Amino acid sequence: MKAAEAVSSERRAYYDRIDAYNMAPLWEVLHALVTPEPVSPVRPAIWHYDEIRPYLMESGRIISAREAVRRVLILENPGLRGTSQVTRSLYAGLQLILPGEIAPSHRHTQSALRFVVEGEGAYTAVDGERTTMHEGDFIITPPWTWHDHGNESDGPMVWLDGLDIPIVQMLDASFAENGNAEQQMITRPEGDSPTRYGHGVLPVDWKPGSKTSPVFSYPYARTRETLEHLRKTDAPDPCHGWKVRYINPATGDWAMPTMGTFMQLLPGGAATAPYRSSDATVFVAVEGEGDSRIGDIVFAWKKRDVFVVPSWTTVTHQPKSEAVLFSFSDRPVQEKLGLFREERFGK
Ligand code: 1HN
Repeated sequence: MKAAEAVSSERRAYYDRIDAYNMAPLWEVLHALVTPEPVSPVRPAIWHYDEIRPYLMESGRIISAREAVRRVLILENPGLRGTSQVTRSLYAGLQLILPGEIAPSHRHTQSALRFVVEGEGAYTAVDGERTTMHEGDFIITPPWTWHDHGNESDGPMVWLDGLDIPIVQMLDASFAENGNAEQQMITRPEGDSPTRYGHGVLPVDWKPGSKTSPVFSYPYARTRETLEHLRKTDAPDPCHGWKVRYINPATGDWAMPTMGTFMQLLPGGAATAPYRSSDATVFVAVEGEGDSRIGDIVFAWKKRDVFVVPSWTTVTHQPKSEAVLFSFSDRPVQEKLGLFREERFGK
């Protein structure tokens, strides 16, 4: 027997003996645990709304919102099948609520964002206040707040749910309970929190009661107005076009503690300069159409399509003409932990 093999079998036997004590040798796995750059099973992926919408509508014939509690088709990353994850830290799904339906009240420690994809006029109720949903609106359900949804409009309503489920799972910090009634009590008029907290003033002695923005609805019309204003007054960023982040107006911090949310207007014509960052990101096309090169793969997208850019994977966007993208990621977590990195190429 050669010396190297002898060492190897000696080590193997040693590993077997320490295994009985729930121990393992770091030196066999160190290189895989501590990589020079992110190494991720997350794959670039796209869901074309035209293709998946029929299946979503079919779910409406298969189960009621009441029975399902939440009638959602989970968007699972193809590299993470069976995990309910769209990236390693984020969950995403498309939720359907039909006219007359109610998704019953519950609460949980996971934070949720809703990004309205199709339809007008259904509502979500959060903490005693209803908000009516319109396409392109970004709406927050903070941790441990009662929430239920209803559709009193005459068409189907679809939104993208983004939750920090994998983060809460990793921390084993999931708590949840169902409400006593299907719908929570409404204690404040619609528009209360945007008017109270979102107009550049705050009630004088108000102190934040949570780490989430007190404004839980960010209507698309206002975000779009800001982007249009930036377009008229500023040169576009080479990597991002004109891009804004949603904030908690009481702190200037991200609107949600675990998920960063963004909206960007891409100028027509040229592709954006290549960019990569350590936060795997989920995009939703809101207006327009185009191509995005994610690593080596080019995805063609249009309004309502959802696509994923994995961590540290270079992306460029090439819209056919002006286009708008919503996106979300775990960037607030990475920033708070001192982990966030980004790299711009060329410009
Ligand atoms: C949830 O509460 C909602 O309230 C949607 O609409 C999706 C996925 C997992 C766990 C809770 C909602 C969810 C969820």
